[in-house]
Amino acid sequence: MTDCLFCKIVSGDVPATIVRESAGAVAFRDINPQAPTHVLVIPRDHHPTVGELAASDAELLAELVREAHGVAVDEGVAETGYRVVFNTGAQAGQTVFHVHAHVLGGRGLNWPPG
Ligand code: IU
Repeated sequence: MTDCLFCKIVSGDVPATIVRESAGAVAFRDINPQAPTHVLVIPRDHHPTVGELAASDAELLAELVREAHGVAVDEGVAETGYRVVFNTGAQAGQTVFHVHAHVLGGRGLNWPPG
């Protein structure tokens, strides 16, 4: 999609600090990190939400989760603990409607979330 910020990160038209790439996914550092590790994992193809992606391409969703775990390993937080979050819909705080997994770690994370 031409007006999608994350599509422009995938195409290289908008800069981002990319930390990991796979055939179907790109992982880059969040510009407003909420934890020492805060990386977003997105599909190269445009899908608006995790629900739509699950329905249309379950293997690509599995790739996102594999890559999220790979980020946690690369960042050294896989053993201590990390969180993978798909904010879905406005009330849940989704602001960018190109599905993305937040990978958060490197500090204690509260539950329930805010
Ligand atoms: P959300 O779940 O849709 O709220 O997450 C969007 C995230 O995208 C949020 O954490 C932003 O800080 C992040 N982000 C970014 O990393 N780079 C950008 O250019 C923009 C948002 I706009």
